[in-house]
Amino acid sequence: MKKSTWQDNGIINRYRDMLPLKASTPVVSLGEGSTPLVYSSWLSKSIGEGSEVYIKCEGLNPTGSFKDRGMTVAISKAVERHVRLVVCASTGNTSAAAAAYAAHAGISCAVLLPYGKIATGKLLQAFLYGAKIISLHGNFDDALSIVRQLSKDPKVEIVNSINPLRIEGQKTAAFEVVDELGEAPDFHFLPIGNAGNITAYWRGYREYFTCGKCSILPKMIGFQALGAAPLVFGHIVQDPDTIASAIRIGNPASWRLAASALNQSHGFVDAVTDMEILSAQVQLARKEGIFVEPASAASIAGLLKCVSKHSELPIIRRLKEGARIVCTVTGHGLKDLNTPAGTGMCPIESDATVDSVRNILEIG
Ligand code: AN7
Repeated sequence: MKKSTWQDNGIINRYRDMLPLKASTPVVSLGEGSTPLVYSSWLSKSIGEGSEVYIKCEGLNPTGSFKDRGMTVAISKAVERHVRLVVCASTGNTSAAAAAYAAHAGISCAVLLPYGKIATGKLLQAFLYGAKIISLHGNFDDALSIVRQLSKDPKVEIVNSINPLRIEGQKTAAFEVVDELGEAPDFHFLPIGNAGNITAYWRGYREYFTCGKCSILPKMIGFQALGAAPLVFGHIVQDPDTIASAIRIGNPASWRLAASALNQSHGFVDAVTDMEILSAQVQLARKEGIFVEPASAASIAGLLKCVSKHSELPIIRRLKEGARIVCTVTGHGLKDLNTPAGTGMCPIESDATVDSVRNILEIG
């Protein structure tokens, strides 16, 4: 008899035949994947007659972001190879996922984080999961460059998305979308930072297309923050800056792969301002009850920007004419409690009497 069954819901057991794992590879899972695909009547109406917009809520993964999909595969393989130490550079979410899965596997984890630029919740996660936290006097790109140099040492396993197993695990999100909708969407919107996730989704859709599980492929539409938009400008950004700290990346590791996903799918990449990101974050919470971190709101901000500012482009006209659209929101809102959207928070104080509360509610 198995010791437990709950972890059987993870992406490895769900999609093992599509992943590069042996039958004997041990499974290190926290029950990731199978995240909600929520129909948004607000966004569907904003787009146009007959269009359907769905939100893939990746913040509902065990550590609160999509990174868990790749991490279950990377850490499972690390355990198979008897690796004792995993290392990553991170803007926060990768470090939380690496630390959690390493803890679950009983191996050590070290994370390199840009000093002072990590959302509190993510830092706390890495700390509580027991990772060695190295706070680097540099940005994410500096941290990744150091990690690349460490990767030559056979005693350590790098679990950034330069490790191909991460992309393999993350592609399962595309499988889930197709399994649920019965077809691939016409458009898929998502935020871009290090550019691994857009690469992973595109691979997932293509693999499902090849096996006949879907008969169309979506156009991939990526959004970067304006202050950290190397793919949009076509050059490295030396000092990337944005309120969306998760995507504060000036030299994405998967740049080439993401560019080919954008080209092959006939999609495009564009940038949104911090104001647009924060506005989308608040609207998504108020209109749909979905609370995401700022970086995640870039996909929603991007969709809203397409409709309001690019509506004459043929690709956007197509989007408004009864298209099926999926937006991935990548991380949970509770990770980043210092977002400016919260500064207007002002609870109404009341005496502890029913009359006082009635008064406030204006129900006499
Ligand atoms: C919430 O954690 O790069 O384009 O080190 O945390 O695949 O990098 C995070 C990236 C989007 C961008 N949304 O995805 C890290 C890290 C959230 C993220 C992205 C990240 P990629």
